[in-house]
Amino acid sequence: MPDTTPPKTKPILRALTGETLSIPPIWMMRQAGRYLPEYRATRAEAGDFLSLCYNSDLATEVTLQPIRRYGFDAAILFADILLLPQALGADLWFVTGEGPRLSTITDRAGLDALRPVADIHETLNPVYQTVRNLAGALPPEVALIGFAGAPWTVATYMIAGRGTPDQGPAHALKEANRPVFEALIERLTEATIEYLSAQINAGAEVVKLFDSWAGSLKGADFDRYATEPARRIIAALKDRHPGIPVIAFPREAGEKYSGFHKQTGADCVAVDDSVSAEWVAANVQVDGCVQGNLKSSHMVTGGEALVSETRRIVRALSGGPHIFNLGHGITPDADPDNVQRMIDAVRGG
Ligand code: 1CP
Repeated sequence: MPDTTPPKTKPILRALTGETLSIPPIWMMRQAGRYLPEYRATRAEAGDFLSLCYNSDLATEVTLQPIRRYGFDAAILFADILLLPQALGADLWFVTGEGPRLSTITDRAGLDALRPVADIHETLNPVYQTVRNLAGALPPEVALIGFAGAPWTVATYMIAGRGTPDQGPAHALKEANRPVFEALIERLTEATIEYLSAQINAGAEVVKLFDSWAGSLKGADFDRYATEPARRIIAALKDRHPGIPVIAFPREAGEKYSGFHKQTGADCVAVDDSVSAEWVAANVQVDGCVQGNLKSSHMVTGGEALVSETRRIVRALSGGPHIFNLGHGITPDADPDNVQRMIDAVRGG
């Protein structure tokens, strides 16, 4: 059969298919967020964070704000990794100034009370509508990224009922009741495949799997609960949607970043700022595209260090496919002008 897929011209899609570009494409984790006055205004209009996520028009608006202001190479769907547990039946709310709260899963009964995977779309339809809106609204050179949390990271919130510094409750359940823990990872793996697949059907051109707490899984646990679910999710997506690239972000994986492309089938491995760009070039980029890894604190402090660090990362990763990004999300205290300085340093050399 002749290849009828159109040539990939969006810079991010070119990097994701292994092309080394002279200027790396750039976007930023949490680019639609509280550091932007226009985001704060739209969030106030929505009333609260979850209402913003489920209001397709306003979620579309906040996704577009950083594209208008900065001209990033990608837009990331505005939503949250915790919408999936909510769609599976968990209670979810956000405490202002503190963060998310969920009903907890501590035993088999809690797991059995979850809704079937096939029912998630009922809750998540507004998210797919946001994706459809964005697919029709973005400038032609800007790629649309959909996302989900990886099973382990989402499980840590479902087990503890909140964010935890060391993911203690999730590790405790894993040790105390491995069958229930593994059944939860399994349920989340299946649900994540359906969720990301629906985002792709709605128009997402790339998907990213956020495993923010992968670094607290050690040894065989990392392989079982970070690598293996990512591998299964990516294989299922590749099967259903050939040609849609996947970015995996096993945050703080350290030396386990090395080999993660091959082990999971990810087209791109995103790295945090605890590994040096030089190490990443030698140990991760050898297997494919990488994304990262400027310290997000530079968006607060700015100055000459921001420019020199940005240039150092661009230089260190210039020998292979690279998407410039921060090592983690931009924080609410960041200065919007520093974001422009970073972009200028990436694009202007
Ligand atoms: O008040 C506000 O406006 C809430 C702040 C906020 C925002 C802007 C939250 C609450 N979520 C989001 C949006 C969000 N979350 C996006 C949108 C796209 C973008 O990047 O612009 C994405 C991709 C996420 C993903 C997400 N949510 C992750 C994975 C990435 C990461 O940062 O490690 C995680 C762990 C969450 C959970 C979450 N949601 C919100 C908060 C404050 C947290 C962290 C809670 C904690 O552990 O304490």
